[in-house]
Amino acid sequence: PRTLRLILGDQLSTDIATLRDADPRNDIVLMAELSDEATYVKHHKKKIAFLFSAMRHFAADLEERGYAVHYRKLDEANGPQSFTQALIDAVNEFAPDRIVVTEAGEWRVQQMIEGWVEMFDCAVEVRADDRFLCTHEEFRDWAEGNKTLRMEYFYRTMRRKYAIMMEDGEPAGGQWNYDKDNREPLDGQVEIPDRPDWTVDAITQEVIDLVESRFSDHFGTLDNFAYPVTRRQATHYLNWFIEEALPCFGRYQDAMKQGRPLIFHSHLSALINCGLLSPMEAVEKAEQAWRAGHVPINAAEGFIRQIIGWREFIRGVYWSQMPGYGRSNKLLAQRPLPDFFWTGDAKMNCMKQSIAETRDNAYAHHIQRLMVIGNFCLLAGLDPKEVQEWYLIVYHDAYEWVEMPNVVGMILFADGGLFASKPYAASGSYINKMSDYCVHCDYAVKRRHGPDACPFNYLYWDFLDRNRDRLKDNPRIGMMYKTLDRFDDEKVETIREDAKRFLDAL
Ligand code: FAD
Ligand code: DLZ
Ligand code: SF4
Repeated sequence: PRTLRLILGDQLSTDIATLRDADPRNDIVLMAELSDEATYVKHHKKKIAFLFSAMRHFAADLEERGYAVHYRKLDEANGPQSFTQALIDAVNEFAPDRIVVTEAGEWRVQQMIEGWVEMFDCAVEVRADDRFLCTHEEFRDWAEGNKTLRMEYFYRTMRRKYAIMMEDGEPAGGQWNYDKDNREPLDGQVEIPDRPDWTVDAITQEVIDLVESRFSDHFGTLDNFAYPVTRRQATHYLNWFIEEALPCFGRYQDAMKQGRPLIFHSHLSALINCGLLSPMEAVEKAEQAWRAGHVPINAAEGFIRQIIGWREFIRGVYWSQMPGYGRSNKLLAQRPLPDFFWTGDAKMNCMKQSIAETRDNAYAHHIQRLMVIGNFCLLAGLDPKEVQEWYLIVYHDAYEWVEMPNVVGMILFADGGLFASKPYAASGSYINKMSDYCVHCDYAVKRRHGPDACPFNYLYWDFLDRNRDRLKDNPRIGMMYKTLDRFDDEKVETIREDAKRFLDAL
């Protein structure tokens, strides 16, 4: 009997469930570069190049291990456009007795997979994706047992479940969370390490040329492609991070600096999300580095929390809320996305820098995504659908399961606070404290009103004013309403006028 084993673009792990009982002499592994997948939203050029290159290298790796890989390239004649077509072609060619696939990361693709069970005469077996550390059932049980969904409590159950940084049943060091040590701006003294360099090999170059010719109208640049595309490079990158950047990761996790997109961030999300690295190996290495005395506890704990806490929690939220979650719009926001999200041509320097880096690198770090661009989207009342699509397009690590809750729940509060206790709204002073953007900006961060004032300053109050009915009962922002209520009518009127002038001009 022959089995056809389909590997999706974000399943590039040799221990993926799909391959577990494979018979390399008999079975066929199917992988496909698909125009439907590359264009259902017009992904950033670098994101497509990264994924196609990683897929081609992974296929070569499987072949070296003895598997027969049927790999469909995007530019071959009569190539399939969709997963379904790729499967139909392969079933016609190889007449398998069974199709095996691991569940998809995205709802949209999982719907297709469920359709295949009826569509094909042979058996279709869909396996759970056990690269994630929390199953759908576990998350559902946890969520049902908790009145509110809070990442912090979920995280503790994960720490216990996997005995990560635990000592005698207690969190190492006596606390679960060391974030109070993690909010420092860069002080100018600290040296940011340079990243390892990669030479672009022939496979990557071929893919870059393909993307340039086929997807020239997509957002982003392909210049200076410098990201791991193989398992070996990814492992090297992870080890480099643990050695060189993790020691300062916690302390400067929220800091931003013009011209330094990575600072001490791991830059591992795309490698973990596509499967070249497993979340657990990153976590284990971070814990070992802390146990060996190489990194402080706040760095190791902070990094581990992002992965076993936030990453798993976000995935749980996605699958427990789909379908429908993407349509949430509790704040009734409907302003279209301004053009400068695509051109980077913004007068607000923090936005200009964060968007330019996104265009060049298909990457921006968490605080840029959350507190600069995200904050703008929230305060300007941008349409959640348009914001979701932008985030899904522009980041090399973006898949709907992780992008959507971060956008809908975390930055836009469009789900009304399903898991965020309050909207992450901030005025210019936060950005000024955490970055050097404001000193290079045409707006004055200290000014509150008028055309030269930092727009975040009046947009912040205008946002609260506009959403009073929807937010006033939230205990965590009640304080801010008390402040707003002390403003005299003239001041409130000025805020409204400033905001209107700015928003109308977008
Ligand atoms: P580090 O700062 O080094 O963090 C370590 C790891 O923790 C990351 O690699 C990632 O795997 C995980 N992580 C941290 N925060 C989160 C989070 N909030 N959700 C899920 N995982 C997290 N992350 C994505 O992987 N894909 C996305 O599409 C994505 N969209 C986002 C959209 C918005 C609006 C926001 C606010 C955040 C988004 N994130 C997304 C989360 C986070 O910003 C990125 O994971 C992170 O910036 C990736 O860079 P890094 O690997 O250097 O992360
Ligand atoms: C994101 C993406 C892109 C751009 N291209 C492909 C592709 O050609 N072939 C493929 O198998 N997967 C691709 N992906 C990932 C999928 O769109 C999808 O996000 C994941 O399979 C998760 O369900
Ligand atoms: Fe951004 Fe305002 Fe600072 Fe300019 S002044 S960089 S708009 S926070």
